[in-house]
Amino acid sequence: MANLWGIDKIPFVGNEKGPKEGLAFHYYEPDRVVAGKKMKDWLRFAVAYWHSFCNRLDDNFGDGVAQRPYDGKHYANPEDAALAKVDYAFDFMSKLGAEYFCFHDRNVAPQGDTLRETDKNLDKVIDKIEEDMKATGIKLLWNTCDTFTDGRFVRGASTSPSIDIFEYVAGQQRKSLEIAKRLGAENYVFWGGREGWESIWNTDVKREQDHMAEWFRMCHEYAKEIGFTGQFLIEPKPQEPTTHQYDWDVATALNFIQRYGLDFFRINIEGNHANLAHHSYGEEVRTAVDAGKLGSLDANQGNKFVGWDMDEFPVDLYDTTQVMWEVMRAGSIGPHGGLNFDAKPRRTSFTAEDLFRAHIAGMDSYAAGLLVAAKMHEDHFIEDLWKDRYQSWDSELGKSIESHHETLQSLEKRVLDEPESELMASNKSDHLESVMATINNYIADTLKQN
Ligand code: XLS
Ligand code: NI
Ligand code: NI
Repeated sequence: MANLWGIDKIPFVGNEKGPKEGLAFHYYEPDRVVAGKKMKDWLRFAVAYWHSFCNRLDDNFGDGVAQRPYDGKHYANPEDAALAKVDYAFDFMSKLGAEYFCFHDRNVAPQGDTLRETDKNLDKVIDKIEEDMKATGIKLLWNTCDTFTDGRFVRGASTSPSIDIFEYVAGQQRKSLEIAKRLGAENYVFWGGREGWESIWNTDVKREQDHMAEWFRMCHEYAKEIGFTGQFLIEPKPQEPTTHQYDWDVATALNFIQRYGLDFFRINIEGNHANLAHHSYGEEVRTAVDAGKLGSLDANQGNKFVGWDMDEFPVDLYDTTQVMWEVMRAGSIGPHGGLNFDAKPRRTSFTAEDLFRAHIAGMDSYAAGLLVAAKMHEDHFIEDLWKDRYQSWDSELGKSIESHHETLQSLEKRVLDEPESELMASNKSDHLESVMATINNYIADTLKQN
């Protein structure tokens, strides 16, 4: 492929050249084996088409400032521009060494006057995407259906009070699943951006949720019909754009899945969404892993001081370490998941080169997190800490309780005459400050040695 970005393939330089080498990886060494698996296979990085190639870095108070190599080029029509952008996208991903990408139907092709026309536009771009996937070997981590940008979705899509919208979105969704099958998507994501309420006074929550569940059932039926076997994923987010989204966080989405018997779903967890729901990214991943429901990850981070979806590139090593520690505990990011950079550079990082730098920062931060997490697992640091913390449960009595052989009365009998003052116990895992300091040491020591 032509060198459209005028940038060479991003090399791994390690720390030999010091910490300041910009357009290079310091930790991400794709083929390096860590805990039995190549780094690239632990991390499975994906580029988000909408942020990386469509976002102009505008905000509520300012216009788009992004400088991209396709700017200022003159194409005969929007379809040609869309086709050209595909080549830029694949050149970018090849240079970066990201093996996966993700997209929404409406990011890649312009809308027509009817759904039929829109689908036709989409088909042309999908042909091109398929061609470039073959040429570069880059794969589709997931695609999704944009059922939130267009004005028709102001009141939601599958949860819209208008049946006309439900009907429309069925057509749009069918096409999107057909594309998933055609491009061999490894997963398929549902993010219910406008599935929620502005106020419960005007909203029949139960009826809307029933519709959403019915929707998911139809999607799964159709996938089975066409032989699409990609993993279905729900991506939780508590709010923005709506006041309250139905898939508030991982626990809420798990409850929804269970309540409606939609067991074919797993979860796609986004860092910033976790933060908006007052969780750390690691906490959300823990909830999904413990339920056997981790599907994939949208890698980004929020800003502590700002209460909305900032979609920052992830650079917080505590977060990346915690997330990768959970991933290693689970064995992988779900059966087919990856790390999708649902992130955009800050507005001051508007040059094309900055777009590479931002992705490099995110990839290196996750590679570093993987290395630290691998060292922690190798030492059984947290495993031993848990063992120590719950050791009293490894007793005969613990086994008896855990296997449902005790009652309130049987336990009461044992404690009635115990001196109350002896009941406060502590062990070293409760020295939380020292645990956190040890984690600091793990980060510092591991990265120094790499
Ligand atoms: C928005 C979401 C969105 C999904 C895909 O906040 O993160 O980008 O990942 O529709
Ligand atoms: Ni998001
Ligand atoms: Ni996302």
